[in-house]
Amino acid sequence: MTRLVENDIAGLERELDVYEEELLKKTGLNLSEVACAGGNITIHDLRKAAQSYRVAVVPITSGEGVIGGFTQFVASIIRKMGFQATVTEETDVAGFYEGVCQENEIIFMADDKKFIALNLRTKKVIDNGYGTGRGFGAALAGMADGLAGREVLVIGFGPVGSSAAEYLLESGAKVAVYDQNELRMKETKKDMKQEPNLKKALKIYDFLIDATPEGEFISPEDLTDQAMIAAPGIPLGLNAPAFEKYRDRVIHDPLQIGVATMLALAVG
Ligand code: 2YC
Repeated sequence: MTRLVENDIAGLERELDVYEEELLKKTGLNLSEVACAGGNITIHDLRKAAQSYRVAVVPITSGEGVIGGFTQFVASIIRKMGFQATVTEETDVAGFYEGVCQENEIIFMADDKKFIALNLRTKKVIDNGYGTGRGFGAALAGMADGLAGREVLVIGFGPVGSSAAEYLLESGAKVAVYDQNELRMKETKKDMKQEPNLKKALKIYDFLIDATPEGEFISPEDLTDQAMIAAPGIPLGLNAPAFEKYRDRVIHDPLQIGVATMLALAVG
Protein backbone atom coordinates (compact mmCIF):
# COMPACT_ATOMS: atom_id res chain seq x y z
CA MET A 1 0.00 0.00 0.00
CA THR A 2 1.49 3.32 -1.07
CA ARG A 3 1.28 5.97 1.65
CA LEU A 4 -0.15 9.14 0.17
CA VAL A 5 1.62 12.47 0.60
CA GLU A 6 0.02 15.90 0.91
CA ASN A 7 0.87 16.67 -2.72
CA ASP A 8 -1.09 13.62 -3.96
CA ILE A 9 -4.34 15.19 -2.75
CA ALA A 10 -3.59 18.94 -2.79
CA GLY A 11 -6.30 20.89 -4.70
CA LEU A 12 -8.45 17.81 -5.40
CA GLU A 13 -11.22 18.95 -3.05
CA ARG A 14 -12.09 21.97 -5.20
CA GLU A 15 -11.77 19.89 -8.39
CA LEU A 16 -14.27 17.23 -7.23
CA ASP A 17 -17.01 18.48 -9.62
CA VAL A 18 -14.66 18.41 -12.63
CA TYR A 19 -13.43 14.97 -11.52
CA GLU A 20 -17.01 13.67 -11.42
CA GLU A 21 -17.82 15.10 -14.87
CA GLU A 22 -14.82 13.25 -16.30
CA LEU A 23 -15.84 10.04 -14.51
CA LEU A 24 -19.35 10.38 -15.95
CA LYS A 25 -17.96 10.94 -19.47
CA LYS A 26 -15.70 7.85 -19.23
CA THR A 27 -18.03 5.43 -17.41
CA GLY A 28 -21.55 6.77 -17.81
CA LEU A 29 -21.72 6.71 -14.00
CA ASN A 30 -21.33 9.41 -11.37
CA LEU A 31 -19.34 8.79 -8.16
CA SER A 32 -22.37 7.56 -6.17
CA GLU A 33 -23.39 5.20 -9.01
CA VAL A 34 -19.87 3.71 -9.21
CA ALA A 35 -19.90 3.30 -5.41
CA CYS A 36 -23.32 1.64 -5.41
CA ALA A 37 -22.27 -0.77 -8.18
CA GLY A 38 -19.10 -1.69 -6.28
CA GLY A 39 -20.99 -1.77 -2.98
CA ASN A 40 -23.95 -3.80 -4.25
CA ILE A 41 -26.55 -1.32 -3.03
CA THR A 42 -29.10 0.76 -4.95
CA ILE A 43 -28.90 4.52 -5.33
CA HIS A 44 -32.28 4.60 -3.53
CA ASP A 45 -30.80 2.80 -0.50
CA LEU A 46 -27.76 5.10 -0.59
CA ARG A 47 -30.02 8.16 -0.58
CA LYS A 48 -32.05 6.71 2.31
CA ALA A 49 -28.84 6.03 4.27
CA ALA A 50 -27.73 9.63 3.65
CA GLN A 51 -30.85 10.77 5.53
CA SER A 52 -30.22 8.36 8.40
CA TYR A 53 -26.46 8.39 8.99
CA ARG A 54 -23.99 11.16 9.85
CA VAL A 55 -20.26 10.58 9.26
CA ALA A 56 -17.19 11.63 11.25
CA VAL A 57 -13.64 11.49 9.87
CA VAL A 58 -11.01 11.24 12.62
CA PRO A 59 -7.38 12.41 12.06
CA ILE A 60 -4.90 9.82 13.36
CA THR A 61 -1.46 11.03 14.46
CA SER A 62 0.24 7.64 14.98
CA GLY A 63 3.16 6.38 12.85
CA GLU A 64 4.17 8.95 10.23
CA GLY A 65 1.31 11.14 11.48
CA VAL A 66 -1.36 13.24 9.83
CA ILE A 67 -1.28 13.77 6.03
CA GLY A 68 -2.18 17.39 5.27
CA GLY A 69 -5.66 17.63 3.70
CA PHE A 70 -6.34 13.89 3.95
CA THR A 71 -9.30 13.89 6.37
CA GLN A 72 -10.77 17.06 4.85
CA PHE A 73 -10.68 15.51 1.37
CA VAL A 74 -12.23 12.26 2.66
CA ALA A 75 -15.05 14.30 4.25
CA SER A 76 -15.61 16.26 1.00
CA ILE A 77 -15.93 13.02 -1.01
CA ILE A 78 -18.53 11.75 1.51
CA ARG A 79 -20.44 15.05 1.30
CA LYS A 80 -20.35 14.74 -2.51
CA MET A 81 -22.44 11.59 -2.02
CA GLY A 82 -25.11 13.51 -0.12
CA PHE A 83 -24.08 12.65 3.46
CA GLN A 84 -23.36 15.02 6.33
CA ALA A 85 -19.66 14.61 7.19
CA THR A 86 -17.37 16.39 9.65
CA VAL A 87 -13.68 16.14 10.53
CA THR A 88 -13.38 15.94 14.32
CA GLU A 89 -11.53 18.74 16.18
CA GLU A 90 -9.65 16.20 18.26
CA THR A 91 -7.44 13.44 16.87
CA ASP A 92 -7.03 9.73 17.71
CA VAL A 93 -9.08 8.31 20.63
CA ALA A 94 -10.24 11.77 21.68
CA GLY A 95 -11.41 12.33 18.09
CA PHE A 96 -13.18 8.99 18.01
CA TYR A 97 -14.89 9.85 21.31
CA GLU A 98 -15.89 13.29 19.93
CA GLY A 99 -17.29 11.72 16.76
CA VAL A 100 -19.39 9.15 18.66
CA CYS A 101 -20.67 11.71 21.18
CA GLN A 102 -21.85 13.89 18.27
CA GLU A 103 -23.96 10.91 17.17
CA ASN A 104 -22.05 10.11 14.06
CA GLU A 105 -22.70 6.43 13.38
CA ILE A 106 -20.15 6.04 10.57
CA ILE A 107 -16.50 6.68 11.46
CA PHE A 108 -13.70 6.93 8.90
CA MET A 109 -10.08 6.81 10.18
CA ALA A 110 -6.66 5.73 8.88
CA ASP A 111 -3.30 4.97 10.43
CA ASP A 112 -0.28 3.81 8.42
CA LYS A 113 -1.51 0.23 8.20
CA LYS A 114 -5.31 0.41 7.88
CA PHE A 115 -7.86 2.87 6.46
CA ILE A 116 -11.35 1.85 7.60
CA ALA A 117 -15.02 2.84 7.65
CA LEU A 118 -16.83 1.63 10.77
CA ASN A 119 -20.64 1.44 11.05
CA LEU A 120 -21.42 1.71 14.76
CA ARG A 121 -25.07 0.71 14.18
CA THR A 122 -24.42 -2.53 12.27
CA LYS A 123 -20.84 -3.15 13.53
CA LYS A 124 -19.74 -3.50 9.88
CA VAL A 125 -16.11 -2.49 9.26
CA ILE A 126 -14.87 -1.86 5.68
CA ASP A 127 -11.21 -1.83 4.62
CA ASN A 128 -10.01 0.71 2.00
CA GLY A 129 -8.28 -1.97 -0.08
CA TYR A 130 -11.51 -3.97 -0.36
CA GLY A 131 -13.60 -0.91 -1.22
CA THR A 132 -11.07 0.45 -3.72
CA GLY A 133 -10.80 -2.85 -5.60
CA ARG A 134 -14.56 -3.22 -5.97
CA GLY A 135 -15.03 0.45 -6.90
CA PHE A 136 -12.45 0.38 -9.68
CA GLY A 137 -13.89 -2.95 -10.92
CA ALA A 138 -17.28 -1.23 -11.16
CA ALA A 139 -15.75 1.81 -12.92
CA LEU A 140 -14.06 -0.44 -15.51
CA ALA A 141 -17.37 -2.27 -16.07
CA GLY A 142 -19.02 1.11 -16.62
CA MET A 143 -16.36 2.13 -19.14
CA ALA A 144 -16.73 -1.21 -20.97
CA ASP A 145 -20.52 -1.08 -20.78
CA GLY A 146 -20.50 -4.36 -18.90
CA LEU A 147 -17.78 -6.99 -18.51
CA ALA A 148 -19.86 -10.20 -18.43
CA GLY A 149 -18.08 -12.79 -20.59
CA ARG A 150 -15.14 -10.41 -21.27
CA GLU A 151 -11.51 -11.19 -20.39
CA VAL A 152 -9.95 -8.85 -17.83
CA LEU A 153 -6.31 -8.79 -16.68
CA VAL A 154 -5.70 -7.80 -13.03
CA ILE A 155 -2.09 -6.65 -12.48
CA GLY A 156 -1.12 -6.91 -8.80
CA PHE A 157 -2.88 -9.39 -6.48
CA GLY A 158 -2.64 -7.53 -3.17
CA PRO A 159 -5.70 -6.36 -1.17
CA VAL A 160 -6.90 -4.03 -3.94
CA GLY A 161 -6.21 -6.39 -6.88
CA SER A 162 -7.74 -9.46 -5.21
CA SER A 163 -10.85 -7.47 -4.32
CA ALA A 164 -11.16 -6.18 -7.88
CA ALA A 165 -10.75 -9.73 -9.22
CA GLU A 166 -13.49 -10.99 -6.88
CA TYR A 167 -15.85 -8.22 -8.01
CA LEU A 168 -15.12 -8.97 -11.69
CA LEU A 169 -15.84 -12.69 -11.19
CA GLU A 170 -19.15 -11.76 -9.53
CA SER A 171 -19.85 -9.63 -12.65
CA GLY A 172 -19.38 -12.66 -14.91
CA ALA A 173 -16.02 -11.55 -16.35
CA LYS A 174 -13.20 -14.01 -17.18
CA VAL A 175 -10.40 -12.95 -14.83
CA ALA A 176 -6.66 -13.39 -15.41
CA VAL A 177 -4.02 -12.33 -12.92
CA TYR A 178 -0.36 -11.26 -13.11
CA ASP A 179 1.72 -10.56 -10.01
CA GLN A 180 5.50 -10.43 -9.96
CA ASN A 181 5.39 -12.13 -6.54
CA GLU A 182 5.08 -15.94 -6.92
CA LEU A 183 3.46 -16.30 -3.48
CA ARG A 184 0.68 -13.88 -4.34
CA MET A 185 0.15 -15.66 -7.67
CA LYS A 186 -0.47 -18.83 -5.67
CA GLU A 187 -3.30 -17.04 -3.81
CA THR A 188 -5.33 -16.64 -7.02
CA LYS A 189 -8.66 -18.46 -7.01
CA LYS A 190 -9.26 -21.63 -9.10
CA ASP A 191 -11.50 -19.79 -11.59
CA MET A 192 -8.82 -17.15 -12.22
CA LYS A 193 -6.26 -17.69 -14.99
CA GLN A 194 -2.60 -17.04 -14.09
CA GLU A 195 -0.61 -15.03 -16.64
CA PRO A 196 3.14 -15.66 -16.10
CA ASN A 197 4.37 -13.09 -18.66
CA LEU A 198 3.13 -9.50 -18.24
CA LYS A 199 4.39 -8.12 -21.57
CA LYS A 200 2.68 -10.98 -23.48
CA ALA A 201 -0.52 -10.54 -21.47
CA LEU A 202 -0.68 -6.77 -22.06
CA LYS A 203 -0.76 -7.49 -25.80
CA ILE A 204 -3.80 -9.78 -25.40
CA TYR A 205 -6.15 -8.14 -22.88
CA ASP A 206 -8.23 -5.04 -23.72
CA PHE A 207 -9.51 -4.60 -20.15
CA LEU A 208 -6.94 -3.95 -17.39
CA ILE A 209 -6.85 -3.27 -13.67
CA ASP A 210 -3.51 -1.79 -12.52
CA ALA A 211 -3.46 -2.51 -8.77
CA THR A 212 0.31 -2.26 -8.28
CA PRO A 213 2.39 0.29 -6.34
CA GLU A 214 4.73 0.33 -9.38
CA GLY A 215 4.95 3.50 -11.44
CA GLU A 216 5.45 3.95 -15.19
CA PHE A 217 6.05 0.30 -16.16
CA ILE A 218 3.55 0.35 -19.05
CA SER A 219 4.42 2.03 -22.38
CA PRO A 220 1.99 2.75 -25.28
CA GLU A 221 3.43 -0.04 -27.42
CA ASP A 222 2.67 -2.54 -24.62
CA LEU A 223 -1.08 -2.01 -24.89
CA THR A 224 -3.78 -3.10 -27.39
CA ASP A 225 -5.42 -0.30 -29.39
CA GLN A 226 -8.75 -0.94 -27.63
CA ALA A 227 -7.26 -0.98 -24.12
CA MET A 228 -9.31 0.38 -21.20
CA ILE A 229 -7.51 0.79 -17.86
CA ALA A 230 -8.82 1.21 -14.31
CA ALA A 231 -5.76 2.08 -12.19
CA PRO A 232 -6.22 2.25 -8.41
CA GLY A 233 -2.48 1.66 -7.96
CA ILE A 234 -0.45 4.69 -6.75
CA PRO A 235 1.64 5.88 -8.59
CA LEU A 236 0.09 5.31 -12.01
CA GLY A 237 1.55 2.29 -13.88
CA LEU A 238 1.21 3.93 -17.28
CA ASN A 239 4.17 6.10 -18.31
CA ALA A 240 3.50 9.63 -19.59
CA PRO A 241 3.22 8.75 -23.34
CA ALA A 242 0.86 5.85 -22.52
CA PHE A 243 -1.30 8.12 -20.35
CA GLU A 244 -1.31 10.74 -23.08
CA LYS A 245 -2.52 8.21 -25.68
CA TYR A 246 -5.11 6.43 -23.50
CA ARG A 247 -6.21 9.22 -21.10
CA ASP A 248 -9.89 9.04 -22.20
CA ARG A 249 -9.91 5.37 -21.23
CA VAL A 250 -7.93 5.58 -17.99
CA ILE A 251 -9.51 5.89 -14.53
CA HIS A 252 -7.02 6.79 -11.83
CA ASP A 253 -7.53 8.63 -8.53
CA PRO A 254 -5.89 8.51 -5.05
CA LEU A 255 -9.06 8.34 -2.89
CA GLN A 256 -12.36 9.31 -4.58
CA ILE A 257 -13.64 5.92 -5.82
CA GLY A 258 -12.19 4.03 -2.82
CA VAL A 259 -13.78 6.27 -0.18
CA ALA A 260 -17.11 6.42 -2.03
CA THR A 261 -17.29 2.63 -2.29
CA MET A 262 -16.25 2.19 1.36
CA LEU A 263 -19.25 4.34 2.34
CA ALA A 264 -21.67 2.39 0.11
CA LEU A 265 -20.38 -0.90 1.60
CA ALA A 266 -20.56 0.50 5.16
CA VAL A 267 -24.25 1.51 4.91
CA GLY A 268 -25.24 -1.52 2.78
O1 2YC B 1 -4.12 12.09 8.20
C1 2YC B 1 -4.25 11.04 8.85
O2 2YC B 1 -5.15 10.81 9.66
C2 2YC B 1 -3.24 9.92 8.58
N1 2YC B 1 -3.10 9.06 9.73
C3 2YC B 1 -3.67 9.13 7.35
C4 2YC B 1 -2.68 8.01 6.96
C5 2YC B 1 -3.14 7.30 5.70
C6 2YC B 1 -2.11 6.27 5.27
N2 2YC B 1 -2.65 5.53 4.12
C7 2YC B 1 -2.50 5.99 2.88
O3 2YC B 1 -1.86 6.95 2.59
C8 2YC B 1 -3.23 5.34 1.73
C9 2YC B 1 -4.63 4.94 2.02
C10 2YC B 1 -5.46 6.11 1.95
C11 2YC B 1 -4.97 4.01 0.92
C12 2YC B 1 -3.73 3.60 0.57
N3 2YC B 1 -2.76 4.32 1.14
